[in-house]
Amino acid sequence: MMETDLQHRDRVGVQDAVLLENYTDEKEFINNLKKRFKENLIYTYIGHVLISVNPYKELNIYGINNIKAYNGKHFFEVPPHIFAITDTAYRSLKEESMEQCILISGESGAGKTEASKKILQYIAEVETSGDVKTVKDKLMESTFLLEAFGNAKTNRNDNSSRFGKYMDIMFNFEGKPVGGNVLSYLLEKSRVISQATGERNFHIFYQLLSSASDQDLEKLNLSRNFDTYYYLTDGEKGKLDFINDRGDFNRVKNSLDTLEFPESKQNEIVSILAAILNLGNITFHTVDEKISVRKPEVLEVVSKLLQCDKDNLHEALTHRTVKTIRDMVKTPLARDQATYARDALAKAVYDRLFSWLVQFINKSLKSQEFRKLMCMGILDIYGFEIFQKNSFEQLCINFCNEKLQQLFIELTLKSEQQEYENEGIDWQKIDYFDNKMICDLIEEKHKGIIAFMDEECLRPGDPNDITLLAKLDKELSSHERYISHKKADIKLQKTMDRSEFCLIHYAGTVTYNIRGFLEKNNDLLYRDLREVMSQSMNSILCEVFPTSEQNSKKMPDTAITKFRNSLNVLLLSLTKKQPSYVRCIKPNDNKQPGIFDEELVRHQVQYLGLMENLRVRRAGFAYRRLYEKFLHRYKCLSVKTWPNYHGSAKDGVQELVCCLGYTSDDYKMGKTKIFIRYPKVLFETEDAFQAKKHEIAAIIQSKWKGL
Ligand code: AOV
Ligand code: MG
Repeated sequence: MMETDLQHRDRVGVQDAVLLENYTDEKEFINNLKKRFKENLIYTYIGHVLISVNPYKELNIYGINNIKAYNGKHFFEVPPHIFAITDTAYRSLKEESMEQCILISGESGAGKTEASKKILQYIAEVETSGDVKTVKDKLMESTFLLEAFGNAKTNRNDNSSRFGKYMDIMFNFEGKPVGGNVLSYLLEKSRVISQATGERNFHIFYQLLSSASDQDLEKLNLSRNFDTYYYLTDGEKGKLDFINDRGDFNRVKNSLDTLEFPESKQNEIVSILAAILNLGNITFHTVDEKISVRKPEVLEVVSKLLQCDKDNLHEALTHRTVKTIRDMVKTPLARDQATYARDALAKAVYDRLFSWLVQFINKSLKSQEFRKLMCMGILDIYGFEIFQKNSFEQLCINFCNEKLQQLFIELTLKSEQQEYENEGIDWQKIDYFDNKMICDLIEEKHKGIIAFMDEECLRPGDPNDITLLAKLDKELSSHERYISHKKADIKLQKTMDRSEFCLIHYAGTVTYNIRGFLEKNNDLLYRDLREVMSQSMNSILCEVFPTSEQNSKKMPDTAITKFRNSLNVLLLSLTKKQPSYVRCIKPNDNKQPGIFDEELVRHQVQYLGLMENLRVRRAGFAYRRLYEKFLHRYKCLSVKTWPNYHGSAKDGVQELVCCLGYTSDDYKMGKTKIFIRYPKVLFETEDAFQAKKHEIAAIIQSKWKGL
């Protein structure tokens, strides 16, 4: 038996949550997502905001035919899709010359990076003329390359982004992609030297070891066995079936070629990677009260791979030169200090190599056009993280997510208000949860966590993590969103370690362990090591460790301050663009297809503020359309407007809705758009339109038959 429209709607839910009968009911909202998820319909709208639920399986919805199906279609006339969001943004850029940004958010593993790749794919396919092909290939390959170097398996996600990425795609006046630019944010470089249980180092190391030829490995002094390397043996050991390290390295090589990295640079990159792996195997021992490396042959290999002088490297790993007012004083390091220096070198080299890759990619993506370009930005950052053990990196990542959430709140609500204002329509304001409080707790001048952290980094005496925690506890204990370990039993009904503090983030309560905070924030690399690197014959190292850095008198900003500053610059630039939102939801914690854990989803729905989003959307008007568009679609429903209306589109719409029997409460006429309050009204109109369409088709058909 044929399914009726109603039955269909009942089975697959509604494609825009605005159409739900009982829109304030969270249960109904989640149930709608669940119904759709079970039918492999992972996308749902709240107005123009796209909700995407990670299917954890390949869906056949991203092929070229799907791209064609969305190309140039009106947003609400096709089922929700990431392609629809992209197409709308692209049209607006092309036709209205409005710069765009697509902001993707959601917790770790929710599908942000995959979404960003689909956006890029759409852009790459929609304009297919020959001359832009290289640009498109380069855009796609740069994404892949940065993933190899900047992503890793974590306990939340097998391909977790460990850096924040903002990519601008540049279009010329014809709407063709002609270039791009990538900004990267705070790579989690501590992963180079250690990983939590069950996690891995960055993909690229495993890819290299799995797929370089025996000959190349020998040249690089590498062994295929992951266990040989101290830097790879902390977390998940060995090969993982679901990660194709071998195939991926070939793809990395291909990406380097496409992006026009010269062969010599490619070799230098690989040398640096091999050097890092070997560097981790350098250990120190004390001989005659002096420390030195335990196995000189490993040092030899490392210096060869880094193309620097072996003795200088040894000296720099075991000594530290401090500049006093008068001269330079060199002191030997203790064993743990030397180990620290070794790790700091590995992190710095990898981090700077990553930044260099981004710079090179940008040179390669630079547009050759002289005329004005329009850009579309895609933001894909690391998602909110709550681990068993959370450190400095999680604080940075979660702070970044707080800021993005704040932007979402401001822009969605602000833009909604603005639209009513622009169109001259009265509306009632809606209260919403504002996370400014927690942003302030972290970043407020002189009073926020960042300020205290920086202060402690600079304080003379013996600042350390515990003195920092004592300071935070003292200054922030009264803050609603800060919980010191001393108050954990009262506020959280649990005990906390003495080295911990808790923050109540918008997405959940996170317990941070203070150990390592100061060191990571200081981000110190001894001058001696920087100097050795700047003298390297490896052109990349030489470039990323400039000698000017040694002579600079200015104290460099701390890691978190640099991060905050670059984040604020980014947010400011985003507010100048027209935003589109993709809100990603993770349906279960086990990376399983078909499982929809309602509790887990509810939590995300709550902290993403989706119910408020929906309420705001509904409190005003569920639908709005430009008069021209509305009239064009529905004009067949009134004899006064069919087949053509000769007055203004606004008057035509007025005639039409009178004829359709809209009451004055059902709609409002703005300056350029009609606003319809209840979805039911639009539904009825749409149903009438469908019926009419069939009727007209039947008439035409019978006429043909009659001929
Ligand atoms: P994330 O970017 O949001 O996490 P990803 O985009 O890496 O998450 O998605 C995690 C995994 O989920 C992917 O590797 C895919 O296996 C699967 N997945 C996500 N979206 C889709 C989709 N549309 N279709 C099929 N599979 C999908 V993090 O980077 O950890 O915050 O820092
Ligand atoms: Mg990601």
